[in-house]
Amino acid sequence: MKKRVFSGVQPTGNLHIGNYLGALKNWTKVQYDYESIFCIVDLHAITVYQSPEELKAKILEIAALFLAAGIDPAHSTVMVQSSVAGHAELSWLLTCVTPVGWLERMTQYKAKSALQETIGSGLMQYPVLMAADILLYQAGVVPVGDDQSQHLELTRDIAQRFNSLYGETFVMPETKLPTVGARVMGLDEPDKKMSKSAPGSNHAIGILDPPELIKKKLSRATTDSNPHVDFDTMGPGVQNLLGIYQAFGSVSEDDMKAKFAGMRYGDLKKNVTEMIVSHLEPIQQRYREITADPAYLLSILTAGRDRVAPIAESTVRLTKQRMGVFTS
Ligand code: AQP
Repeated sequence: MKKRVFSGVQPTGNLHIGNYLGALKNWTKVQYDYESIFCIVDLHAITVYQSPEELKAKILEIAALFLAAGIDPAHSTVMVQSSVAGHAELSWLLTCVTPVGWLERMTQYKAKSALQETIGSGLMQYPVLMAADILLYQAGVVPVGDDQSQHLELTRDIAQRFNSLYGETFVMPETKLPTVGARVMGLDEPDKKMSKSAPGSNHAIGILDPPELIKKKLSRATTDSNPHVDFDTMGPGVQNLLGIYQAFGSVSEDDMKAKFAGMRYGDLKKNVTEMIVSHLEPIQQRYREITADPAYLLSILTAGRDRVAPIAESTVRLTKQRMGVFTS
């Protein structure tokens, strides 16, 4: 039997090339090797306040982007987290076996809670909900960007703790990072990962950004004081631009060196712009076609929910039985 893959994206902000290279592109590559489930994780999004109207629209936008990026709904499941009750239900059952200290150690929690005046308990429980998403489908493989590695480790810790307390129940998921593009950095601050919620207008390149805007953002990207590319002394900004080129083009290390060593930064940026635009333009075209037919999109999400709901129900039932809580 094929292993199962699960991964998700929050319907918040504008999806950027970090999300694409760290997650979506990898999904399209691995989808046929596994039984694949790709999820719009709206219950994660509400761990910080979202405008209800914007959230509703964002869910459909992200679903369309999954398909436009190359997720094949005839083979892979595309679904919305809140449409399957098991995510929230399993999350509570797993909360009861998760020590608070494990959650307080999460770097994403520390970073995000520092930005909030009042820290919602949902923000702290975020990694338990993520563990529930994965364990609910007994997923063996989780393709994510590097920023999610710590949450995946926690998922395995929670699964192990549950299995040792109540008996073998959950499949142990493995983290699958892309070989390049696992951590795309901000164009303006190359020491920070590219993030949807970062404030700067030159921080991230959106998957839906038009070519002119991509060109403008790249022309302003931080480099360093060298006049041209020097692979021995380059700073993180130049390294990031080269990494983006390499990840989009699937270019080898040797070919990168042969092409870019000694190149002036203006020409480097021109090459990176062309590479990004040539990849994003067809995705943007498909996105326009898909969003022109909202009924089609909704039918994919409904079919996705119906396909995976029985798996979720069976895991929740087993988990409840193991714990001794009531099952009818
Ligand atoms: N900079 C990145 N490089 C590579 N992969 C990344 N991912 C996110 N940023 C990068 C991967 O994208 C997937 C979906 O991410 P998410 O929407 O669930 O949440 P996130 O990781 O919190 O995304 P952002 O962009 O940083 O949003 P905010 O600013 O809201 O926190 C995941 O697989 C993630 O690894």
